[in-house]
Amino acid sequence: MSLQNIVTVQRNITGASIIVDGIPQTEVAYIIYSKNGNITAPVTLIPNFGCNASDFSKSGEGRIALVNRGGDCDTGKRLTLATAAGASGFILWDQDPTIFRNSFTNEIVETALGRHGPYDASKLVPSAVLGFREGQALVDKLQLKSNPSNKSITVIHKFRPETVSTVNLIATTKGGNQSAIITVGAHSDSVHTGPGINDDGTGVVAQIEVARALSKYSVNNAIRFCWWSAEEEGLKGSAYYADHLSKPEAAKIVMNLNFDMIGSPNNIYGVFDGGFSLDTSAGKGRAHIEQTILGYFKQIGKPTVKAAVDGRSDYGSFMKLNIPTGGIFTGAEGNKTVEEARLFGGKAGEPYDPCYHKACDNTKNVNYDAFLTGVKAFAYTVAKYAQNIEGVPFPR
Ligand code: DTR
Ligand code: ZN
Ligand code: ZN
Repeated sequence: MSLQNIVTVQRNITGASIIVDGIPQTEVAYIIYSKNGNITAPVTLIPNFGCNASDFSKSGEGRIALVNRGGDCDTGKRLTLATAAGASGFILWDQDPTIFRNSFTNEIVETALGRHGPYDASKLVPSAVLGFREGQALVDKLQLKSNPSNKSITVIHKFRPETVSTVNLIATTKGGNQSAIITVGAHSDSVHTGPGINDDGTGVVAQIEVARALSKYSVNNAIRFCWWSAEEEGLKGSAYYADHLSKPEAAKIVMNLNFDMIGSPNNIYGVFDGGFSLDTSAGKGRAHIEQTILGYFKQIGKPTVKAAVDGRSDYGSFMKLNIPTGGIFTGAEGNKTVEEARLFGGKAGEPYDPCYHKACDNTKNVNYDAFLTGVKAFAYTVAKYAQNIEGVPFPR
């Protein structure tokens, strides 16, 4: 069974515009993660598709580089070369009629910086993409002697606020006691500055894999998989869910397991700290979950540290309902300590995830060993509580 709801959030979305001789162009797309900026400068058509540094030698400082998308190199590479050559802005003339559209705004979206990165467009000059027809008209003008476009072309890349509707995806096993539900969660959104592969593509994929594996078994207690939206906007998806649960529905939830960032490059294995307020049923439940996860790591001979339970992820929405929570976390923007480097290897004094909330949080940013261990710990924990919840105070 699956259930969806709609969570409305205000967020900044990105967009671009190009103005040629005072006329806003219509076939404009943005290069994702581009730097914000509003550049007015003359434009230079770059020869040979801009795949080599020498193509930019005549582009001139401070001008906007117009690059034909043909040839065989990444957009990210061309943007990097244009920036290095002193261009003030970058327009990709896209000859390819296959276009992407932003599903919320219907804007044309250029998503690809290329496969050979990592590129960080936010550190390069502001950029935009111009479609075939308008690009051709601009090139025709540039070939005229007295072309006005040599003086005034504007590229704007910006974030603008928008209200968008987002969806939590929630799927509960048909089998198992529907009055004793183990909820597990990961968030499907990312920050607008990056693709969010460690944060939280890892949790999203872990849940898919655990759900797939679980489909071969029967369960005594129901498992509810939740893919939360809008976590990065302030836990909005999970808060919506928690706020709209009736008292009887909330009473059916045994616990919440949270998986947010489980493949950090310079990882620790942080297990949510269950060790306080043992006089409450929520506290006892938390301690039980912590012991279960620690038991798994002990079995496989891997070290752990306590992860602070500071409510910085979706489990925070369940804590407010006094539902026991737990999970693992491999580290975000903080620096690994000397002691942690001794335990886990990796680099002391450097961030657990140097790409946290950045454009480089892509598939290359995942530590697949840590990720696999995290998925297995997750599977173990779900399997155990699917079988029995003995020792967890329930009903509360
Ligand atoms: N909420 C995460 C980052 C984060 C920070 N502390 C923790 C602890 C446990 C899980 C996640 C986190 C983010 O989405 O940015
Ligand atoms: Zn995040
Ligand atoms: Zn996250």
